[in-house]
Amino acid sequence: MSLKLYIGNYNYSSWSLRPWLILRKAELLFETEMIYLDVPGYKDKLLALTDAGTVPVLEINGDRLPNSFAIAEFCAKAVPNLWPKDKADKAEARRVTKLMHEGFEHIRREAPMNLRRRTDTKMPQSCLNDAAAMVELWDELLSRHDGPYLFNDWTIADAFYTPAATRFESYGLPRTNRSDTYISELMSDPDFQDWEAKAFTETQTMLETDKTNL
Ligand SMILES: N[C@@H](CCC(=O)N[C@@H](CS)C(=O)NCC(=O)O)C(=O)O
Repeated sequence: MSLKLYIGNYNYSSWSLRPWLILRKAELLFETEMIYLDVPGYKDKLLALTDAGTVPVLEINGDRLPNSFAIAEFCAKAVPNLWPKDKADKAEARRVTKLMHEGFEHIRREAPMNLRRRTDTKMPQSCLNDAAAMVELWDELLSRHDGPYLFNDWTIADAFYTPAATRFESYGLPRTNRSDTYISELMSDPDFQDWEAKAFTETQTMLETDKTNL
């Protein structure tokens, strides 16, 4: 099987980071191709890939699949241990992954992933509310499954929350001790660190994202 993952900027593209981590954990061999976002002509390049006009896109033997959740499901079919083994846990892992995929809109909008960023700016209350709800969700799952990951072993759910964990670091969002340990676990993951190192050497910037909440 030949796989190529089209991604956006390492520093900013939270949606690209998720399937990239999953493909790494699945030990599936894949190439990557970067499409820098917010540069002249970038949208045409995205639309030439798929009608979605977004990254990530996974090319599978020449066919192109957009959407991070769909790509995660494709990987899980190829490598079953990416979801928890237990049926009830698997259903819950899919639910909380969907929640990250579709919900927490304030934290996504007001605290965009920006791996190079560290600020102590006061964040809007709506963003703090989302952060508190996320911490509550993490704490409940971590205590029930006895960590270090949400369902004990690493799963797709942890891939989906990794970019969120980076936002807690970038924007100094409040968290409990248990969630702080979880954030450190995700951010010290060798695959994440490999991605982060590329973000730190990347020179392309997205000025609007860098300006958010300055
Ligand atoms: N729901 C989509 C969201 C993908 C998305 O919005 N990706 C951003 C980059 S992180 C994008 O391609 N934006 C295109 C644009 O800004 O025009 C997914 O899960 O893949």
